[in-house]
Amino acid sequence: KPVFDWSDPFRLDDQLSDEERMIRDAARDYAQGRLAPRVVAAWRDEHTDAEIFREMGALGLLGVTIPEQFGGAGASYVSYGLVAREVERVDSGYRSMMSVQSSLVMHPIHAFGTDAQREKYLPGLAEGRLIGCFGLTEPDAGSDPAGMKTRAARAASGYRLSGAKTWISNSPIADVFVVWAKSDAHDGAIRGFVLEKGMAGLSAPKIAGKQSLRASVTGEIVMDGVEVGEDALLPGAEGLKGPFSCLNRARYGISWGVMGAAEFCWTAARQYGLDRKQFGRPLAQTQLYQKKLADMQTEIALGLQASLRAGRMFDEGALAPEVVSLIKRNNCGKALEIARHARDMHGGNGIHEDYGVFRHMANLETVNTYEGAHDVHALILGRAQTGLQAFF
Ligand code: TGC
Ligand code: FAD
Repeated sequence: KPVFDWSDPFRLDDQLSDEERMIRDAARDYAQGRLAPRVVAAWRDEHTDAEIFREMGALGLLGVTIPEQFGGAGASYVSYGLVAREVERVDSGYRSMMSVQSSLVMHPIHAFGTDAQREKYLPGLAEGRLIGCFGLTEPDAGSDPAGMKTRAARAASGYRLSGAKTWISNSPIADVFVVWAKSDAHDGAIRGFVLEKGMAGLSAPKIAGKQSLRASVTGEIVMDGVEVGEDALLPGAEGLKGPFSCLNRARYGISWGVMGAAEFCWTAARQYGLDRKQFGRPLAQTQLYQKKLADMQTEIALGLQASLRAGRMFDEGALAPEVVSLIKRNNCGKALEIARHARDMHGGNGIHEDYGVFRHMANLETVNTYEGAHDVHALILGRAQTGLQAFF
């Protein structure tokens, strides 16, 4: 009879191209060889090593889907997802650094920017010489970004931006800030602007004390009358569909990434159950323990297949945003549940940093919330199938 591979029931590996496998293996080698050895101290000390951007850039892991002409790898969305899975197998914060740079900074500059903006920013962002951030969320506008207060007023030679963004990944160490504001010059429409570190009136204080995603720095973006020229405007995006089309890409990547974190937790729980004996036998020889392992295996296998299918649809230009909501919501929720079970299955050891499962669990609380909270994606899917708007 056909052989069952417990770690890859649907033979995901067989469904990848040679190039996809090569990119996946490069990301895995880097993540396990360079990221895994430093994550425990980084998370404990709430330290973000900016050098990681340059390391990822050197390996072509930033802007995987961006054309080679601009420094990207020109590879498939499936490849991008595979990179996210390998990086997040180590830590969601490291995947966050990679996906903000790729989907939320390089993508809008490539898709909505001028040739001059592409040439100015993309090669440096691809190399990790420049670090980017994406400012949409505000203190009073999280799930409802349409309620943003940040304004771009007309100034003599361009625009004057005023407002504050909060909970922004990478902002305290960023060189390039993609920010979204309501523009007086465009009848109040939401427009994207590219700001640079050092501009007068621009600051990005760090938010300290996070109990989650501690290896990835998060901050505010404060714009106190930042004056920019016309060349800072991203001309190709108007309205919320601009930032949302960036989010489609990042949310898709997250659906793969969280499966990597879940795989870490599942395989750690399996090994722990094989090694640890109570009542004279391995924990893994009990029915409850095996049921939990079976649930983890099932959800991960199904979640990865769904992400792979979505990736193929993305590469064919056929991926509807609602499908992204479905996989982002499902895979984040399932990964968080798996991490919580894995923590429990490790007993007391499960709370110690040496085992990693608590860190993943704490990280996944953020990932379940950012890029559209779990329940917000339920409302997107509910609206799509009933035609009824339940947000307000
Ligand atoms: P709604 O009326 O639904 O849409 C407004 C316009 O946008 C279009 N649109 C989309 N376009 C492309 N992709 C999508 N996914 C789109 N969703 C909507 C839509 O067609 C419409 O276009 P038009 O031409 O008619 O104007 O807008 P709404 O205000 O009712 O939206 C409601 C809701 C809940 C869907 C939306 O606001 C939402 O998704 N909220 C969640 C906010 C969110 O995800 N924030 C993320 C911030 S960034 C972040 O978290 C980064 S973390 C990164 C990391 O560290 O990894
Ligand atoms: P709220 O919108 O206040 O939601 C709180 C709760 O209410 C949630 O459970 C939500 O599901 C629920 N809720 C909201 N509306 C409804 C409704 N209509 N019906 C039912 N329930 C509802 N943002 C960026 O722009 N860029 C970034 O780089 C970025 N990085 C982040 C990094 C971290 C570590 C974190 C924690 C957040 C980051 N965010 C970023 C912000 C993130 O996108 C928001 O936190 C998220 O969109 C939720 O917004 P909120 O925190 O204001 O919560």
